[in-house]
Parts: sequence; C-alpha cells; structure tokens
Amino acid sequence: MPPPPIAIIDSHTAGEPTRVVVSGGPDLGVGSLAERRKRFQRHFDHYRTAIINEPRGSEVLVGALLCTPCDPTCAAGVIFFNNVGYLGMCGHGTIGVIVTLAHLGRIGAGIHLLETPVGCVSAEYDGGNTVTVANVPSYRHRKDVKVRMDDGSTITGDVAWGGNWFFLLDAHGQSLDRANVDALTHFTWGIRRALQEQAITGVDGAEIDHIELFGPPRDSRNQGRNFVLCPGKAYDRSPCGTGTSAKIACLIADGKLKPGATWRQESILGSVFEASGIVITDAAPVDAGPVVLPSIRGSAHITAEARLVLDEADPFQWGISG
Ligand code: PYC
Repeated sequence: MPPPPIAIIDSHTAGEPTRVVVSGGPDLGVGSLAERRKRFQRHFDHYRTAIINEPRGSEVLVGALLCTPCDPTCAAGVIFFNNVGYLGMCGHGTIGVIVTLAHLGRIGAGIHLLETPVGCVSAEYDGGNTVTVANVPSYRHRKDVKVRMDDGSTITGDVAWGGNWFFLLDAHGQSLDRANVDALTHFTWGIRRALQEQAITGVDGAEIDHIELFGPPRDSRNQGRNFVLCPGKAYDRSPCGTGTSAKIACLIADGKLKPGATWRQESILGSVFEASGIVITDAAPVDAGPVVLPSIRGSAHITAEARLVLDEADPFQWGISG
C-alpha cells in the first residue's frame, strides 16, 4: 500500500512560507513534543525531506506538523522542521499555524495555546490575518563575543536565545539590501562556520545555527532592519520571530529598549514584526542580561491547499536529500 497523501496548507508570514501538515504525516505516538520530535528525527526523517525538499518544496519552506497536544488546554501541538532538520520554535511559523487553524475553522478570534518541543506559546488571533505571539522566555547568553573570520578579520556579536540560538551583530560593514543577498549569505555562512570551528555555542554546547545582522531601517516608522540566515542556508524573508525575540532580549539587557515599549523590526524584504518584551523577574538570572518574555505581532496569508502524493514508483518519492 503506498503511503496516503499528505494534506498540507501553505501560507506566508511577512513573506516567509510555512507548510502546515494537516493529515497524512508520520504517526509519532504519544509522549512530550520533545520526545515526539526525537522520534520524528530518528524514524521518520524521510517525511521531512518529502514535505520540505525539492521536488515538492524548497529550502525556503518551514514545515509544521500538527500533533495532538499533551496539555488539553492547547489548541494544537506543533513540531517545526526545515530542509536540514528540526527547529525548537518558529515565530513566523506560529503565526502561520494560527492563521491556518482559523482557516480550517478549528479556532476563532481570541487567545490560543500551542505546545512546542521547547514549551507552550500563547498566541492572540485577531480573527483576520494578524497574530500576536507570546514567545518562550528569551535571554542573552554572552555579550561582545569576538569571532575570528577566515580572512583574518574579527567580528563582535552577542549570543542569545529566542526559541532558537542566534549570533547577533550590528558592526558588520554589509549593506542590508535585497540585491546583496548572495554576499550576505556568504558572509553569514562564514560566521556560522567560524562559530563551529571556535566552539562558540549556546548553553550546554548547543549549536548556534541562526546568524542575524542588524542595520538602520529603510522605513522611518521602524526601529531596525535585519538579515537572518537560517540553519539550511536560506535567508528568512520575514523579520524572524525567534530572531526578533533574541534581539528584544539584547536591547532590554543593554537598556536600549524599555520593557513594554514597541520595537518595529523590518526584514530584508521590508516586511515588519512589531515586538516588545517584559522582564520575568522570577526567572533564573543570566550573566549577560535578564530573561524576557517577548511578544511578536505579524500577519500571515494562506497561499495554497494541496495534497502531496508519495508515489512509490517515483525515484524522489521521499524528496531530494543531501
Ligand atoms: O520566525 O522564528 C522564526 C523563524 C525561524 C526560522 C525561520 N523563521
């Protein structure tokens, strides 16, 4: 029997696509979302490559597998994945999932919880296209970290957590322009490699797999512009929800943003997330800054409803890997 087709709904959040798997995905059994994500990775990784990779997808896509949550107060459980592996959390993806659940008639306007492998996130849906995500607690882990680059230069940036690990830097000498994406990708990929070679990591040796450059906004209504390199070498078309959360934690740590004040983060496309953060006073103290609870507001639009066919006669039934 060939595997049943996979029902998907595609959307984009501020330009960055999300592919929600509604049915026909792998049966991951029961257990926490972190345990089920491990099972997905160990035993069903071919589903990830079939859903995300060519010929059905591309490196730009982020997948979101809907799961039954352990916590019955959650509207859904979700495991995010991409062309090279699995994500802890995904801000733009959460906005996409909420708009998709509304499109399916599963939720209406209001506050909803989603269970992820790194904790529960709450999202307020406005009944149209806009969602405000209360992301996982975020913090700066290390400030002013020096990294030697291949060409002999040294760059300085911060290591921060916003649901994924980020290396963030302002002083990079690059033009944050869409026409310059190839050079930006080359530069940030070099930083990623240098971080690995110099064993610069997040907490407990966690790999820093997102690199985020900052610069002045093009639109004077915004406070900053970014370029974010994702783990699979694609750049984020949106301002990156987890990256903006990491940035908010750094800004608050440096006294550059007051808790509760709004920061409008512009992407390399010019699309915007509105963000803010509050300090969680009872969270464990971190050397390089306080733990903050970020809130990210953005809009998503449905782009397709489809069924992915896994034809056993297709040499690329499970996608093109490697
Ligand atoms: O919005 O958090 C995000 C995200 C992570 C990777 C791509 N988008």
